[in-house]
Amino acid sequence: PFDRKTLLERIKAQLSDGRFQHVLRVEQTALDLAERYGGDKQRAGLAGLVHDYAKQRPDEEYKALIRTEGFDPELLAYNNGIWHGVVGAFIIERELGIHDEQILNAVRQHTIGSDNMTKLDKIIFVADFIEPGRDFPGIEAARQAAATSLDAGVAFEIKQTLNYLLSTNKKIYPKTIATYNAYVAK
Ligand code: DGI
Ligand code: FE
Ligand code: FE
Ligand code: FE
Repeated sequence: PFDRKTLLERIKAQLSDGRFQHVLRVEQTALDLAERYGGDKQRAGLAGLVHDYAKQRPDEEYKALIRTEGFDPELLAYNNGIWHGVVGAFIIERELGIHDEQILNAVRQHTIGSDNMTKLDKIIFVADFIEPGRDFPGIEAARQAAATSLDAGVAFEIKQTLNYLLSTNKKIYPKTIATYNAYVAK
C-alpha cells in the first residue's frame, strides 16, 4: 500500500529515534537471516520494519482494543511487552494497510514465539534479539546460536527470556512457555 519512503515516515512518526533505529537494524538483520536460511526476503524486511510500530502506544489504547476488538480478555493481565506484538498487529493492519497474514503472524509472535513457528516467524523473533544494537550478557552466544540454525536461535532466545522473566518475578504468557516446550525442552 505505502511505498518504502512513506512507510518509513509513518513508522518514524510513531517511535522515538532510538526505537526507529532499532527497527531499521531488525529489518537488515531479518534480510540477512532470510538470505542465509532461504527465507522470503520481501516479507522478512517488511515484518522487521513494522514489528514494533505500535510499541509506544498508551496502555489505555491497548486495553480499549482488547475489550472492543474481541481479543482474549486474559491479555488484560499483561502489559505493553505482550500487547505491542499480539495487539500491535491489529494496529499495523489498520493503519499501515498490511493484510498479509504471514507478516502479521510474525509480528504477533515476535516477543513470545509459539509452538509452531514458520521460518518467517523465527527470522523476526531472532532478528529482534540479535540485531547489532543489542548488548547484554549472552549476546555473542545468541548470535552464534542463530548462525547455527534458526531453531537453535529460537531455543537460545526463549530460554534466556524465560530465565529473565523468572528471575524478575514476571507473569509468563502461556505462549512463551509453549515456545520453550517446543524448542528447548527435551
Ligand atoms: O520490543 P523489543 O524491546 O524490541 O523486544 P520484545 O518485543 O522481544 O520484548 C518486549 C518485552 O516483553 C521484553 O521486556 C520481555 C517481555 N516479555 C517477553 N515474554 C514475556 C514478557 N513479559 C511478560 N510479562 N511475560 C512474557 O511471557
Ligand atoms: Fe517488540
Ligand atoms: Fe524479541
Ligand atoms: Fe523489537
